[in-house]
Amino acid sequence: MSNYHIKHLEEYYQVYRKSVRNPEAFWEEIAEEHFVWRKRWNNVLSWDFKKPEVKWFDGAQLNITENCIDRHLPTRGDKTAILFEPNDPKEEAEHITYRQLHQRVCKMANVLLEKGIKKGDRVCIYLPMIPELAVSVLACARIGAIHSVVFAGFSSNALATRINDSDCKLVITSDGSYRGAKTIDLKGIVDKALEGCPGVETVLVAKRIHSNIDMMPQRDHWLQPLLDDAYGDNVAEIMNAEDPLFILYTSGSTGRPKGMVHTTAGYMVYTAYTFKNVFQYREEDVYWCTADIGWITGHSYIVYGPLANGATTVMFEGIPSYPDFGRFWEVVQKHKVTQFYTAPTAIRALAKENLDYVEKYDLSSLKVLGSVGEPINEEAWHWYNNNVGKKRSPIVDTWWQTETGGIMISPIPYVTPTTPTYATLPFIGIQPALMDENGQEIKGNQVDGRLCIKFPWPSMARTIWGDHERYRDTYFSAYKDMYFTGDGALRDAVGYYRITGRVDDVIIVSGHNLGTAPIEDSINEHPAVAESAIVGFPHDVKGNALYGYIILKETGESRDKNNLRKEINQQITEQIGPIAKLDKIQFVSGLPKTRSGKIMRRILRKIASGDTSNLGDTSTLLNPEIVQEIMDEAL
Ligand code: 7RM
Repeated sequence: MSNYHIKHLEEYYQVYRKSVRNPEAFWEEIAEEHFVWRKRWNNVLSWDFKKPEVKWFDGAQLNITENCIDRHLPTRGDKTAILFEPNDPKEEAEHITYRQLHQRVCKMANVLLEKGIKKGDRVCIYLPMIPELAVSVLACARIGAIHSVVFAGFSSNALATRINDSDCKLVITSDGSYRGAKTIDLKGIVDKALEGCPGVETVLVAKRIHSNIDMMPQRDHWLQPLLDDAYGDNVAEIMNAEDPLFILYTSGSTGRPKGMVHTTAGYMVYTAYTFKNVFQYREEDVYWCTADIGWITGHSYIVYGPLANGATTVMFEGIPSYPDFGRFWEVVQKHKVTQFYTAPTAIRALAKENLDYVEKYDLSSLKVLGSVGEPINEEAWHWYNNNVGKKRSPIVDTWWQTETGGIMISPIPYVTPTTPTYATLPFIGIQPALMDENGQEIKGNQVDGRLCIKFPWPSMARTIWGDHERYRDTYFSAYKDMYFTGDGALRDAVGYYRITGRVDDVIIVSGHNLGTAPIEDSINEHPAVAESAIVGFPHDVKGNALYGYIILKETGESRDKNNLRKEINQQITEQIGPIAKLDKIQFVSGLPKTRSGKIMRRILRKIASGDTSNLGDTSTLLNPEIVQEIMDEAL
């Protein structure tokens, strides 16, 4: 039996039991046998969920890039590490071998050092899905700088907030990006953001679309000439196990985005181990995750997890609909992709199109299909299973979060029998619990509750950058000695978990977490707006879409409503990004509020979803009469 690679259901249960009975011994063995360390740990785990403080492999020293790159050079130097598939199918794909990746990362690391970046400094990466993005991430890790990747779909405002929150000194970006038939002026967005970011000293600019952009003297530098001049080798910085590896921002239900901090050793061990098992990865495989590296899925399962296993990982710059809706399947055929990992929103969008787009291509290379980001509904599951997997490739519905760093609940393909809409069983080492509203654990099967995790796992986030108290309040205060996920779940008769969705004010739109508060803040800044409330409602492609109830100021009442709708969405686009735009905007004269002044979103959610048969208890409302008015005018 190999604890590292699980091949049968019985083995899963055995290894799971072992990992729960003696987590220290279990993870110590995994860490010892499958990674390279500069110094061994003194202590596998110490933890206290009250503080909260969690340390894995404390005392150990390592560099994650030696595990992801250097150690593969003797055996896999000529193997493709990153397979770059450009936006334009006519542009040739690029095969970057482990040896080439090593050189590119070393050069980039030396450029960063030369620009004065030291261990512990924060570097913001705002790049499209081009090789420089993965190389920049790894170069930061090489020198011990903390990377903060900001998804290149975020607006200048959102970018500035993130740069300032973690005091980034340097930004890596590009002259622009391709998105299907469009180009986006990334450098212009960066320039605008940096007007409000006094701490940024240097901007490195990769050339991608060859557009004519402004370069600010002293601050801005073209990247390529610096790389050309840089030395092609670099001695990796030796990091402590608990040194921060990266910050990645995620929306909260209130307030500013949270800079989740992930540390080095535990994150490496857990992402590598989950990658190996959840995708049943084998040496000759070509693995493709369609996420953007700007999200946690890209960090853990495009970059770190696959590379730690010496895998070939596809990096796709484009979108599923360009040049047509067959693009994903064309790429699968072309590169003989073996594992394909995407989001339900993409599956639903493709399922609406003609089946010819799928049937045209040879998908026989596929062995495993993955899903992540939101619950996968039954229809989408079957479409994926029938038309992409041809009922031969198991679907792994993987539940996890930015905060968890790695996959937490998921089938293991060819091991765990799957059931549509169920993420099935906890991964090795993960101890979930369902809790009731009084803080009691709900034991037994066929129950539902709030999903918590009882015991630390190696890749959990250690804090929120600059705000440990918020970390404790958000995740460790709802239930005693538990990590609270913010999700609801049910456990069926055989112990399978089904994630039912958020129980807080986070709305998942096309797999992206959006907090209601920042969107409402942005709307409320519009001069005609008095107050607003955002809720999600079911959408057949996005999963959820946003519905805004907006109270206008007197000055706004006389304005053209469609123009106002446009302006409000424009404002959201500028301040947060186009993903946060509202699908529906209803102007209302009031919002249903409790006596303590809280907006009763439950009611607004029901109205938005067209389900007004039972609005539940409205007796605690201050203004119950408003409900009928809102219902009468609902969109
Ligand atoms: C990996 C990622 C986290 C939230 C999470 C859930 C939802 C993610 C699934 C899912 C049902 C899934 N990180 N979620 N995966 N819900 N089934 N397989 O998405 O931080 O961006 O989002 O996403 O609500 O709490 S994330």
